[in-house]
Amino acid sequence: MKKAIITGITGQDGSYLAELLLSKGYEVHGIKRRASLFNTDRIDHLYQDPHEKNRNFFLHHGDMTDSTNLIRIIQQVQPDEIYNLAAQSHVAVSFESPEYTSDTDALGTLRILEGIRLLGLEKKTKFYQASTSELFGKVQETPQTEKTPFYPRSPYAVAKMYAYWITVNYREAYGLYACNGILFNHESPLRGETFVTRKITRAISRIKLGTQNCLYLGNLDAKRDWGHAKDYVEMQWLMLQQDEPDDFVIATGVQYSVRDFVNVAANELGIEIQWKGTGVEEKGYDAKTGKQIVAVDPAYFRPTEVETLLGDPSKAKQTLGWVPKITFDELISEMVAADLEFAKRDLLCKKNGFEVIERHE
Ligand code: NDP
Ligand code: GDR
Repeated sequence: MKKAIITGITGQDGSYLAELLLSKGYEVHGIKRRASLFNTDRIDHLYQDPHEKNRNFFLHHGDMTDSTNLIRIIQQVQPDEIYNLAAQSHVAVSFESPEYTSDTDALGTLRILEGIRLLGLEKKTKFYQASTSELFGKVQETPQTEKTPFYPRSPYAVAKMYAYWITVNYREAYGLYACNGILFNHESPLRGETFVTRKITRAISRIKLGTQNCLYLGNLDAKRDWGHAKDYVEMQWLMLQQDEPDDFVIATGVQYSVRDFVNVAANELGIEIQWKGTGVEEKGYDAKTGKQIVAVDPAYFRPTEVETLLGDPSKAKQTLGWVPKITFDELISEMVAADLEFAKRDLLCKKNGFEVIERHE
């Protein structure tokens, strides 16, 4: 039985990857940081009671900022594969907490790689690094490939650039099987509520049921290449099953704007949006009721923005035989359906006298 460690197991990708590895017969060890609440909603369906015999799913307390703890877990598990998904992953938040983001996302990656080396596991343990299309930042060519130069535009992206290169360096210096997956945005019903896609599907569902009045957004013109997280974790696994380690762009090759995303999500619920005004004055109205349901709030603008990203996944298609299966429309449909269920639950609470907070983050 192969053993894998997943850092960031409580996150969106951690959950889908754990499911995938368990379905392939792996023993999965997730690293979870201590929180004042359980914070295991995304992996509760995989939970196994510590008293059970023959378990294949384990959680360890750990933190990317704590080397000794990471090394101890690697030593104890002796993994065949490590998937380093843990990160302060929110670009806007990285402008508010740049030092913490660097410690976790950049040095955290080094700590794991050093752990593998110090424990003499260079020939046993394969390493996957969650690299990102944010590395391309202010894009130098379109579409972006593995050869496109990097131009990071946030503390998050700069930290991830260190992580990218330290992964390449340990591969070249110590012969580690270490890979970077340069993943473009990928979403799902498990996406964090403050990333733009989930913020939109959640808000539109609540607006439909009357538990929210307005969706406040930042840059409506930002363009992204959005895929489904379930598709993308399969590639993370595939990258560690090859003869030689390498780096791959993972994307759909199709691009939409934030405004497009809002339109498709609203259409899913039978809402047609009429857009009026430009820039910070742009507003979206429900064509049927005339009610304003979308507004621009400059608080969501970033000090330096990544305006456009579009990936070319040809290398992954050729080498890994990987193709994304879930389309943009199917992704949004699944996200809206899931958020509509949450909105129905909120409505029920509201009707029974419980407070339902309209959060804007
Ligand atoms: P999430 O934000 O959903 O999950 C991040 C995970 O990292 C959570 O489990 C979080 O724990 C954990 N984490 C954060 N800080 C620490 C820390 N100091 N120590 C230990 N664990 C920590 O991200 P995704 O699942 O969406 O993304 C996975 C990885 O892929 C990230 O590295 C991200 O930067 C990268 N990526 C994501 C893309 C995307 O579109 N989703 C695209 C390209 C790259 P907690 O639950 O406690 O917060
Ligand atoms: P991103 O994702 O920054 O690409 O990083 P996010 O969904 O946060 O933003 C995408 C684009 O939408 C614009 N935008 C808004 N974004 C948020 N969060 N909230 C808003 O209200 C809003 N309005 C407009 C943003 O300015 C941006 O242009 C994600 C993360 O998962 C990273 O960890 C990962 O590396 C990259 O994707 C690839």
